Amino acid sequence: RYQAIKTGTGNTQYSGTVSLNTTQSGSTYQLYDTTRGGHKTYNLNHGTSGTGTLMTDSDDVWGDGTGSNAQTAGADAAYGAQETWDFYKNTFGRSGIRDDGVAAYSRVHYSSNYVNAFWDDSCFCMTYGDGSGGTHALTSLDVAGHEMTHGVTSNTAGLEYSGESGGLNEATSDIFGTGVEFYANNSSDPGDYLIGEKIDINGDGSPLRYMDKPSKDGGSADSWYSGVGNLDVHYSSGPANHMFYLLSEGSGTKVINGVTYNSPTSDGVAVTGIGRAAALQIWYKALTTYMTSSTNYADARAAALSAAADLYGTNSTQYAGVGNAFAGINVGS
Ligand code: ASN
Ligand code: ZN
Ligand code: CA
Repeated sequence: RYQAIKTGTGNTQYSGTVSLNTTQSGSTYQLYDTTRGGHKTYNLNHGTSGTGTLMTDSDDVWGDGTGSNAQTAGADAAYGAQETWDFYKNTFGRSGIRDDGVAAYSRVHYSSNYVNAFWDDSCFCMTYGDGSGGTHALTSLDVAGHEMTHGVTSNTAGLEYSGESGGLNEATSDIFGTGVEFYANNSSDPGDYLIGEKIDINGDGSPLRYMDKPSKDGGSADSWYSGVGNLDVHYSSGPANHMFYLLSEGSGTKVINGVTYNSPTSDGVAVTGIGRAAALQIWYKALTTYMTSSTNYADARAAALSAAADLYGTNSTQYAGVGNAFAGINVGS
C-alpha cells in the first residue's frame, strides 16, 4: 500500500509548534519517522506494558499544545527523539543510541498521573508518564535527552547505577540532555543549565536540578567529598554537573539566554570556561573511550584529561580547563 514520508506539524506543550517527520499510509498519518532510524511513537493509553497503539492522525497535525489533548505528549516525545537523534548524529557522528543506525521507540501516557520518565534497555524504548494531574507529561527536551542518554551510557561506558559511578551516569544524562536542549535552539525552550525547568515537577515552577550550583535543589552536592557516593545518584551527580558547567562557562556570574547563573568553586579559585562545544566533545570522548562501569570521580578526571589530550593536545587551553574545572569541584589539584 502507498507509503510516503511526510512533514507533519506538532503542537507541543513545551517546545511550541515544530516540524515532525511522519509517514502517510493510505489516508492515515503515523507518528513514524523513517528518516531517523525508524522512530515510532506509541500511545499506552494509561497501560503499563506492551506498546499500546502507534499514534495515528487524519490531518498530520499532532496535538494542540495542551496536556488535555492526548496527541500533545506524542508530539513532544517525537520532537525529543528527533532532536536527540540529530544532536548525537551532528555533534558526535553517533547514529542512534547503539550507534547502529536503528532508532528506539517512545511510549506516552504510561499509567496514570505517573510523575517520571524512563529509559529501559530491555525494550530499547523510552517511556513517559503524564505527571501529576495527568496534564504535565514529562516530555520536555532536556528530560527526553536525559533519559535516552541512559541508553547511550549503558551501551558505552556502562557506568554502574550506584555509588560514584551512578552519580557520573546521572550527570552524563544531565550533560547531554542539556546538550540536546541547546542543540534544538527552540525559542519556546531555549538552552539552559537547568534540568526539568519546563515540566513543573515541584509545582512552583522551579527546576529539578541546577548545574551551576547543584546544591540549590536542596539535596545535591556541589563538590566531591569522600562520602558523596553514598548519596542518591540524582544528588551524587551534582559535582560532575557542576564540573561541566565550570568547564563550559567558567565560575562566577553569567547570563545565558536570559537565565542568571552564579557558579562557585570549592577552593574559591576562579575558573575560565572553554565553551560548551568543547566541553561536550571532551565528555563524550571520555564516556565512550575511557570510562568503564566502575569509573569514580578521580577516574573521571583522568578520563576527561585523556580525552582532552586526544582532541586538543596536552598544551591546550582545553586540557588545562579540564584540570581547573575538576579542581573547582575538589577533584585533583
Ligand atoms: N527519571 C529517572 C532517571 O532517569 C528514572 C530512572 O530511570 N531512574 O533518573
Ligand atoms: Zn536519569
Ligand atoms: Ca533545561
